[in-house]
Amino acid sequence: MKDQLQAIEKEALEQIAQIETLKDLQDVQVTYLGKKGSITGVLRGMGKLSPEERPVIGEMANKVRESIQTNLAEKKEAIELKELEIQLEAEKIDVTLPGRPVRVGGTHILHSIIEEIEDHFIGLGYEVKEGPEVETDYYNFEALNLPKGHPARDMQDSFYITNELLLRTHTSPVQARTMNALDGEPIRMICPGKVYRRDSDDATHSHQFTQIEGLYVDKNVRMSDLKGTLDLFAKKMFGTDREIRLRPSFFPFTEPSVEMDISCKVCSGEGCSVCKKTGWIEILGAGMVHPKVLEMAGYDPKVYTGFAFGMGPDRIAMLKYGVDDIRRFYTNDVRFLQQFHEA
Ligand code: FA5
Repeated sequence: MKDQLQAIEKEALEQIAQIETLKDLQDVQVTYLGKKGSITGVLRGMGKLSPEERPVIGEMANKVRESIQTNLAEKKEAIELKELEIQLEAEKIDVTLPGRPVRVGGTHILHSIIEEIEDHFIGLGYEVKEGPEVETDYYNFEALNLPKGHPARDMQDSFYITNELLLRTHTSPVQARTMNALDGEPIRMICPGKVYRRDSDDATHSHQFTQIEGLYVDKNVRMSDLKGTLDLFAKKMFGTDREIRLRPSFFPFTEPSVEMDISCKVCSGEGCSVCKKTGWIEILGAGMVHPKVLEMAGYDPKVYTGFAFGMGPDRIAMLKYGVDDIRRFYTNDVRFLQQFHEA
């Protein structure tokens, strides 16, 4: 039996030395140490031994078992270490490789222009207000002295949702909304936002564009205050060397009414498709708030006067940066939009 045990140990250790996978290790373990394994087989036969031989063979069998167990454990550790090394090698990352650049977006140029205009007017003590883009017929027209059937409604054809609801055609309804909410108190506010018209798209017209409304109501507000405010704004936006002109105009909600033009930067006043060969581009409408509009909003026109203006930031951006077509702001060509972030 001694010889048998020695042979088992020799054979087992030789096999363990050749094992390369955990699966083979498991098989060898079962072959020698399992319930039906070689060592167990030897121990079972111990009953046939004499009482003197039994402890000697028992001790030897235990030593052989321990030896096999130790060798298996060492082999297991070695295989696991090797597998870990292979895995680490396969999953190796080069931390010194340069990263993939993340494309960073930026503020749309129209948004930047609106913020610049807001900053200017906030500096003059104006508050920034907001109003709904889906507007009622009352605020978009009636509260601005444009009753149903008024011919001036044709100047601003809209997209209607119902007979009484439409996409606002200008930011002027926010004038009426602000006056109604403030109930007779002095006002100095601007309101930027999107507006919509059934205009045919061309180089200077878009069916969706932006406007900034301005409203100043107090005692003793005069036309000269409006002129000074617009003049200061034009100088701030376009520089002192660009010419401006005010033309008499008509809006049912202001009296008198004006329109302000800026000399065309694209052609330096010579005439091009942007200025329709006139050398000028209209950027805003303005005037003294009509007494009827004040009255409808609860202000006594004998005590209060005011001026209002509505400007088009799209056209202002075109003039400031020499953009030849308003549609470029809305067609999302990244090459066009990116240039405003490179400076
Ligand atoms: C109005 O919308 C008036 N609500 C402005 C106003 C406010 C007058 C307060 C008096 C008092 P108008 O339709 O002219 O006015 O438009 C004002 C500005 O919006 C224009 O000067 C122009 O810069 C811009 N604009 C008008 N239509 C378009 C369009 N289709 N595409 C791009 N910009 C436009």
